[in-house]
Amino acid sequence: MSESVHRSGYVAIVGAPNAGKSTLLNRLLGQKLSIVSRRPQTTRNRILGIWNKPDAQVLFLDTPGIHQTHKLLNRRMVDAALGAMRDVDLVLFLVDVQRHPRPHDRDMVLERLQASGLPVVLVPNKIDLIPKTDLLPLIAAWAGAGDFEAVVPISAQSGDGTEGLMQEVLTRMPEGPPWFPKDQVTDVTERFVVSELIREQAFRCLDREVPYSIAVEVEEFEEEKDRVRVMARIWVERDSQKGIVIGKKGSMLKRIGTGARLEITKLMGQRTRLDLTVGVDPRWTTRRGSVERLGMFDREGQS
Ligand SMILES: Nc1nc2c(ncn2[C@@H]2O[C@H](COP(=O)(O)OP(=O)(O)OP(=O)(O)O)[C@@H](O)[C@H]2O)c(=O)[nH]1
Ligand SMILES: [Mg+2]
Repeated sequence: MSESVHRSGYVAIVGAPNAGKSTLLNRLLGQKLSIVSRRPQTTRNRILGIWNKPDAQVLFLDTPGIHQTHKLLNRRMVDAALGAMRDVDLVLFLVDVQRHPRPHDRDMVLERLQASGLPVVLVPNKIDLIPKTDLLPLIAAWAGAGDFEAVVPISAQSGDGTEGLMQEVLTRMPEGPPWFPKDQVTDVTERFVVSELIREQAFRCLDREVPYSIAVEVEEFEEEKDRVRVMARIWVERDSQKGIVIGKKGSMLKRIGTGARLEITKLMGQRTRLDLTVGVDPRWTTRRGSVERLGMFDREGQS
């Protein structure tokens, strides 16, 4: 009997805010685990996505965009991203190919990556947005900015290049056992994903600084016989923001709720009843306990 080799390993997806990291995670897994918006700083936590095949298990970590910041919530987001780079077998360094590499980028992400000594695959993303003739010099500029194991241009949105990327990842995974059951796709709870799907709609529907003042707390999450019942509170930092989130005669809250209900229904495969309320907590993004309760969850040591 021939013995087949099983490969397994951790792969961190890192990069600046808005590079398309969460879009890539969802694309690779073929399902929506991590929320996406056109605004930077959407992802606040490290999100594990488990890619399973009979002979391999790849543990992808989607991370918050690495950026310069002083605010406690944002500091914790960046810490989560940098922490995800510890003990991984490979890093996918995602860049928005529309942006030319600048010294600023070197400071924030690339220099840390190079100092880590980890193998890094450069992944120029959003190639669908650039004419082919402009693409090559941009990719070359990024490729010349650091030491990379490979360079794999992709469109996370259309899927162009992502199969080739998966092959590059697989060949770099060490031999090892599966670390999670083969039918598991993540380590976050459905309750957490539900709170994120509501926050995603808030990011999509609201303007300016309001999305960044928002946290979502699921207060009740019950799977009944033929439906899911969710009660959640959207937290903001100011009374004026509460007015904006509710909108004229409740129109904004209704819009957020309708979008979120559709997404939750897709996730759970069941009808959803969603009740949303809005609360004000002026210090939730700056006070440690609230940041931990509403913005981040501490999973150190769990991966
Ligand atoms: N055209 C195009 N848009 C993309 C592509 N990948 C991502 N996007 C868009 O870019 C925006 C940001 O995508 P996200 O996946 O949220 O980016 P992120 O890197 O996770 O961002 P943060 O969580 O804020 O760090 C969204 O509007 C995506 O739809 C791509 O390949 N092509
Ligand atoms: Mg993200």
